[in-house]
Amino acid sequence: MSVGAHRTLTISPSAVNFSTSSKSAFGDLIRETVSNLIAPFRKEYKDWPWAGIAVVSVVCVGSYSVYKLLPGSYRQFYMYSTAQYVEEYNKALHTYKENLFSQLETIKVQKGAKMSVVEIGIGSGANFSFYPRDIVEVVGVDPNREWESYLTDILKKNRHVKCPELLVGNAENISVIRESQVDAVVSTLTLSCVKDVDQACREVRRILKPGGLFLYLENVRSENVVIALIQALFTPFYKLFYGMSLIRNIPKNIEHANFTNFSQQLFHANGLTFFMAPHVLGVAKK
Ligand SMILES: C[S@@+](CC[C@H](N)C(=O)[O-])C[C@H]1O[C@@H](n2cnc3c(N)ncnc32)[C@H](O)[C@@H]1O
Ligand SMILES: *[C@@H]1O[C@H](CO)[C@@H](O)[C@H](O)[C@H]1NC(C)=O
Ligand SMILES: *[C@@H]1O[C@H](CO)[C@@H](O)[C@H](O)[C@H]1NC(C)=O
Ligand SMILES: *[C@@H]1O[C@H](CO)[C@@H](O)[C@H](O)[C@H]1NC(C)=O
Ligand SMILES: CC(=O)N[C@H]1CO[C@H](CO)[C@@H](O)[C@@H]1O
Repeated sequence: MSVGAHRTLTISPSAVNFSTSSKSAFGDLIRETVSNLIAPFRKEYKDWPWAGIAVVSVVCVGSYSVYKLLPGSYRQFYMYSTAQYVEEYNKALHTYKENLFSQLETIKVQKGAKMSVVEIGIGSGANFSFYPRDIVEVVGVDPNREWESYLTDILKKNRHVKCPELLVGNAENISVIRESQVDAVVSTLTLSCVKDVDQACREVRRILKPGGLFLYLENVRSENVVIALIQALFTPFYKLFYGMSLIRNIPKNIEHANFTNFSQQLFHANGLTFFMAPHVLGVAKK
């Protein structure tokens, strides 16, 4: 039963009639004062790209509102942009990813057993095609349950990989996996997303078997101060669109994560924008 439908709105003539004639001298005075006040600034800044600034501001405020007010739609959008980005990213980092995943073949597993791998921040399953043939069982950890449909699709195209489970949760707390259970943990662009990198590393170390490997490929903060500054400026956008920070010193986190041994390589990924290009590729052993 709609109550509003019966309501009629009456606008009294006096309420409408506020313009023209009633424009007071007081209004003119204010306008003039303001105009005088901003005149010097107007001159000074008239060459600024105000239209551009306005557009950027509206886009920022708009996307932030979408992010805050419509978490469901935002998440769809975020997942979509992440899944799209994978294509470009994998193309640029193909050889590095191959190199990284080939490390899995150095792990010895009992005859007939599958190697157990946990991939933190598994997302859309960007890496399935890189896993070695028939020896791997990958358990995904990701706070975003909605990735499941993407994963199901990708698994159909990568029948050599078994992914029996997606654990919905954060890499900082993989409490469902007991200590020393897995042969390897993989992270690509995930340490740059988690809230607490040190805690995530502690969890990775906890679930690894002694001698198990942590393989990571992450974007990092540039060593060049100017680029690092630009990365800092772009980070809010990357947070918004991909959930990622551009300014983490992940090699340092690994150094302090108490792995028995690790080797890592800093490099520039050709084919990515310059503020996304600084990367680390590493293997750490428990
Ligand atoms: C930039 S995407 C990378 C996805 C995929 N690994 C790739 O290489 O394309 C980051 C992923 O980390 C997930 N993520 C965000 N916070 C996380 C956390 N605290 N623990 C684990 N995963 C997280 C996101 O849901 C997303 O799937
Ligand atoms: C980790 O997650 C479990 C349940 O999944 C919860 O009981 C526990 O309190 C969490 N620990 C921390 C430190 O958040
Ligand atoms: C590494 O070990 C030191 C000394 O035991 C400890 O203080 C530190 O918190 C550990 N780092 C991490 C990331 O767990
Ligand atoms: C530590 O890592 C380096 C390089 O990966 C390797 O040459 C060395 O044998 C490793 N040491 C141990 C004790 O695993
Ligand atoms: C989901 C996805 O993009 N998978 C890609 C993984 O990497 C290979 C090799 O670059 C691509 O062919 C897949 O499309």
